[in-house]
Amino acid sequence: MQALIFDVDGTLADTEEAHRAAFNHAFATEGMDWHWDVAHYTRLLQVAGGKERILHHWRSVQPDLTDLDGQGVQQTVDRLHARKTAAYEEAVQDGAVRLRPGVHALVDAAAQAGLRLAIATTTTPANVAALLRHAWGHDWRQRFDVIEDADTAPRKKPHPQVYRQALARLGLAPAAALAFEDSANGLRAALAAGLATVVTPNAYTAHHGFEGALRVLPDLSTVRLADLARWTAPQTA
Ligand code: XBP
Ligand code: MG
Repeated sequence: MQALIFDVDGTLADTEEAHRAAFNHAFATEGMDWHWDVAHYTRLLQVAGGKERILHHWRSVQPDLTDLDGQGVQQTVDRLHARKTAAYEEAVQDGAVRLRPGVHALVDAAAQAGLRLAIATTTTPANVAALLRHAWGHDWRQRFDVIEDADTAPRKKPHPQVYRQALARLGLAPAAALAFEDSANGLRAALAAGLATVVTPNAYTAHHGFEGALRVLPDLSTVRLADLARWTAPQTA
């Protein structure tokens, strides 16, 4: 095992409540009469990607939404999402989100042991930077060799693009890396890229199916590097 590849939202940190509040803030300030409560957002999280999620909701509340030729709808989706991202970044910078238990220690232990660290997320680079800067300080970028995000990998989970690109940039075969996820979409994306995957569900994803996961754990607080090496070691006959 030469690298650990981390999903961001729900895995590194329980961010979805802050995302949900930012979406609702954007809708209110842009005059859309939408409000996503926890139950609705839990369902909407089946759609990876904030822009895709807004469009999915808009189509569900306004089925005759047809002028997808780009201008009206896409422009509005982009504007809503930009407003949401700004609100989310501000919330993270103000400390609204903390890393999940065990994450900081495991990432630092992996770096100390010479493993390479990567990010594979469907969120925006601005959101990744806000969270990682808050957690690892201004030189957070030194900690992670490779970052694949919504900009570099536009095809969202469960499509494996973000993981395939992370492996390509690491120059590693899937067997040399381990993925960490929180959701069924994320697990499917990692498995499709050939990656063994440790899943740490959260309140938004506890009801998902995690068939094929290497381990499903409440969090990473009890996980040591030696455990990961043991779990991924080739099975002796
Ligand atoms: C989870 C997502 C993201 C976030 C919202 O990403 O699907 O869409 O919910 O962030 P991850 P954006 O792959 O890290 O679990 O609005 O920037 O998409
Ligand atoms: Mg996630």
